[in-house]
Amino acid sequence: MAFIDEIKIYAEAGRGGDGVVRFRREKFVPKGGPSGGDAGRGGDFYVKAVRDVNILSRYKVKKSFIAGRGEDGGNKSLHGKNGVDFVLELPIGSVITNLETDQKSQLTKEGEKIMLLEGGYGGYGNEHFKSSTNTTPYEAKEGKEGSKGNFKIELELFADIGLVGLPNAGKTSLLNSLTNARALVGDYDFTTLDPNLGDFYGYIIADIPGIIEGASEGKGLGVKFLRHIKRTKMLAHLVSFENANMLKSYKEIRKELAKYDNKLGLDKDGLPAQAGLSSKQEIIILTKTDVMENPKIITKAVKAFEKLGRKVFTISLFDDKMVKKFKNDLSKILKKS
Ligand SMILES: Nc1nc2c(ncn2[C@@H]2O[C@H](COP(=O)(O)OP(=O)(O)OP(=O)(O)O)[C@@H](O)[C@H]2O)c(=O)[nH]1
Ligand SMILES: [Mg+2]
Repeated sequence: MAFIDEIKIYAEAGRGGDGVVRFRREKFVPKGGPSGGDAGRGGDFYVKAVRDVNILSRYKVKKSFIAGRGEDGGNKSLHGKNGVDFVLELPIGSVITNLETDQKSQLTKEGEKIMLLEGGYGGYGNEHFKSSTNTTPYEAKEGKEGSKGNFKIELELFADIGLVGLPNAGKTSLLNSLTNARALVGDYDFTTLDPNLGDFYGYIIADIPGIIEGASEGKGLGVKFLRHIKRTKMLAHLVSFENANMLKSYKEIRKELAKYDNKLGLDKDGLPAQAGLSSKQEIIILTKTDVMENPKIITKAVKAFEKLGRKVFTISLFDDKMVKKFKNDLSKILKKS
């Protein structure tokens, strides 16, 4: 099943019930006064954050949601019941945009609930209109429609580490070896078409599709997936020893990250609208050391990358010792971050 990270829905809060016109007709109340009860309110429409990144796929078929209608008022001053609220469960990190008003909200914590649409008021029953001058009112009010709207829901994953790099750098392979993930790996570019997630001792690692030069202009799979690492605390940038010029490959990706940041724009104070990808903490992982026969070249590459002021690691997934050491180092870094 494909990973879904963007959907559109139509939602409606409940309509309020109608107030009613009734008069008391009881044995010992000879002059029965008005007794039409008020109606119930329509149910509100909420979204609620759950820890399930795949839940959006549920809303691929059913895209329209309506909260419960308020109950009409009743005889004997009976107040109608309020309509049942509708609560739409969305993954943590969902950004919800009202397509009519452009108002945005985001679910950031598990269990967080946001009201998007308010139910309509219930109408008053005729008892409500009783006064000294009008003891037998025939007036009652209809319920109000609930508010309604079309919404776009986009998912931004909240991971602890985002893996970035050129296609074939070994991102998915690394994710699989560090975590419980069993994602598809291939010796060709763009094996990963949708983000993969894995759990590393309680930290979430996000593997996204490879980025290439020009991604910010839509080349390759473009930068659509970069929004998934916008919320991650840290980036792990993978560069494979198979690249003829590793530093150049690294810089290409950094350039695309910066371009993506620029596209996010500046706020009214001229500051980046949100902390960009390029300003995130980054570690560098030089992958596939096993393809190099000369260890000196590896040492040289590490030194060159260290000049960038980042922590640099080397790894070959064929070397269990290296993998074990890297796991240790990574968990220390994550605990500190
Ligand atoms: N020799 C060697 N090959 C590796 C190593 N790690 C991964 N590979 C191979 O590199 C190829 C690409 O691996 P992936 O994990 O799919 O690479 P990716 O970065 O996720 O690629 P995209 O999803 O296309 O962006 C696969 O054939 C892997 O088996 C390694 O440590 N050494
Ligand atoms: Mg991959």
